[in-house]
Amino acid sequence: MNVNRRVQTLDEFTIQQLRDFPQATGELSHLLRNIGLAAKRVNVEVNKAGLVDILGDAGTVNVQGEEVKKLDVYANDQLTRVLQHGIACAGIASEELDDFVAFDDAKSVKSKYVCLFDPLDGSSNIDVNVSIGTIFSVYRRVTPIGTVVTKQDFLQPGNQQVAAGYVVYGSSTMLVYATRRGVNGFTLDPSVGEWTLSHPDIKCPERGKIYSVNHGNFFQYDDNVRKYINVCQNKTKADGGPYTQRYIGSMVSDVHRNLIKGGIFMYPGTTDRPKGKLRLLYECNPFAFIMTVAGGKATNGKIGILDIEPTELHQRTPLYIGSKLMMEELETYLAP
Ligand code: P6P
Repeated sequence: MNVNRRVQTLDEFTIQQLRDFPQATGELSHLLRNIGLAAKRVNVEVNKAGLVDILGDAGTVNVQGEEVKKLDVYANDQLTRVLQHGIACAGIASEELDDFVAFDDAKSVKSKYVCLFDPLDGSSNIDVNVSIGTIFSVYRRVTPIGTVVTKQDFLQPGNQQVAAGYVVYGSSTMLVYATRRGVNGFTLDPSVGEWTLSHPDIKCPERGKIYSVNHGNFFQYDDNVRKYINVCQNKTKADGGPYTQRYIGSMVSDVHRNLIKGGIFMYPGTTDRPKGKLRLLYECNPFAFIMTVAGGKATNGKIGILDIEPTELHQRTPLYIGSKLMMEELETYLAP
């Protein structure tokens, strides 16, 4: 192993970004580092999740006499706490909370960002050791600095995001985030507890051979969606195939794999759920921002995900996201 290998940590990377953009105030970098800190704490508990019997199930008291929380509640608390005690975030909205939380202390009301997150997506997979993730989205607030944030600060279209990212707690733990300047991936080095730049300037391949969809819902999809899925199943070498179907059932893992290798992920509307299952503000918008910056595309089947004007915090949307050329082929099937 090259002991002199020079890896940049998340702190060094965000400080370098500051040096490159002197007009930046450093608040966004501070917010991203806060999320990185919360994710490291969540990672510790996620890695122990298989030891629930020792740690005690949620609602019990563990050997240290501490109340054991469900992991997604724990993750929500960690993210909320670091952001509330920081200097950059004026409020949060979370998949775990019915309404947004305004940080109304004297310091937080002067912060210029709000953050929305799904603290632990796919948590139903924890007890079978399938990768899960944290997804987050950052906006500049639209209400005046110095006032308490309102719902208006959270109901912004995805094209107003200033940053978005996710953490995938998998075979290794990665933090991937995008600003308009690019998408960068950091792998947690547990030996020193640092996020280290392992995937600089991520670009999604224009084409891939992976399509991801829950085939169990096949007969609930629109005809056009079924037609496209059949096209994926019949691709040959001559037309860029054959494709392989990969579906983990954990959005962060499925979309992360397709971002890196190229591919398309679909969660269409169904007859049971015409709006689909995935949430616009803290699942689809962050991934749509990341994928777009990386050169891919994301739509609800009619318009770009980032152009949807939100009306509710927890609204759902169908999602089609992935490699540019694969998305363009899909759109020819979805066009009205
Ligand atoms: P289905 C996990 O519960 C989740 O919210 C996403 O992470 C994942 O992509 C989706 O649901 C899987 O849903 O209906 O295919 O099991």
